[in-house]
Amino acid sequence: MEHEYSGLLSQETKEKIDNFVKFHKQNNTNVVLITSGGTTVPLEHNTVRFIDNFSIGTRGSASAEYFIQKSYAVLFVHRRRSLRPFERKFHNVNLLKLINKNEPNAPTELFKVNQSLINFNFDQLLESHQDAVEKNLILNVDFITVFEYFALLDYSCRAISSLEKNALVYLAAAVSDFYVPLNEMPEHKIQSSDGNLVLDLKPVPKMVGKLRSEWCPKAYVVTFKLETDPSLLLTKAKKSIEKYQHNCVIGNILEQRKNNVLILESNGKVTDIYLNEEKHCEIEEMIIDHLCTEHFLYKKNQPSYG
Ligand code: PAZ
Repeated sequence: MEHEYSGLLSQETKEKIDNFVKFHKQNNTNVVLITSGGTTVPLEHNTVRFIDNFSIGTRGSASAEYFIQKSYAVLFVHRRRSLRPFERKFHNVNLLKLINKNEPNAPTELFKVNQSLINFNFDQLLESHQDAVEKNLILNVDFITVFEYFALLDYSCRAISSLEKNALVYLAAAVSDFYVPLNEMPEHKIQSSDGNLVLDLKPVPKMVGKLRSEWCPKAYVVTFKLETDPSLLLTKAKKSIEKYQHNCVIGNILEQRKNNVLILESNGKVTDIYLNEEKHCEIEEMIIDHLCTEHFLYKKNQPSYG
């Protein structure tokens, strides 16, 4: 049965997803569905105001690049205008400032600016991007609202289910926890002349259960758990894996998310991944290394996966 939000997806998007999956099914490629960036919660059908969150898609876009390095094809379901693989390092470049300086070597300076921010080889980046495009290893599709996110998640999961254990789902998006259901939303702009605005937000329905049991039951499924109170992290991660019976939860604390995560697997194993001065890489590289090994074992039907 189709999801109640499936009407929000265009035929063009559905076809792109279907063709991408079909191509990789024929080639027996591992495919990872990555969700990335934050969903919005509109307050009106004709939306003037909406609720947003902090996520800009660093985790998802960086992870996509490392999955591609491991020869996975990436279906990148992301918030429109959030960070995207291969482009993410140029997001904050102030091009105008460089051009206004009348700088004859603007492009060179541009790359220097970034190289000082993050250590990377520009030629290598271009080459990796070109290679990924030539091999059809990346498909970008975007959402803005939590409803569009649901529709894309549902459709994409059902599409990759045909790949069975070659499919990996990596849910890094920061999905709204509270929303105004479509049937409770006013059609037009809320009027400030009406006085105080009191919002009655409902909990967003959780999708992981359906994803696991109906949409793509054979895929290796990784969810993220974000907390601000470190004492809650492991307990909540354990509860989530007990409830949904998926393969892995990655726990992160808001402030430390770029240098420390806890990976909890369904067999109870906990791996603490952290960066220190000796490790000259991004944390996503270590996460993806770990997950690709686990996915490989899962595909081989190692006993711990039943
Ligand atoms: O997008 P970003 O890199 O700024 O943040 C990543 C993150 C913290 C949103 C992600 O690692 C995460 O935990 N996602 C799930 C959030 C949740 O519990 O809904």
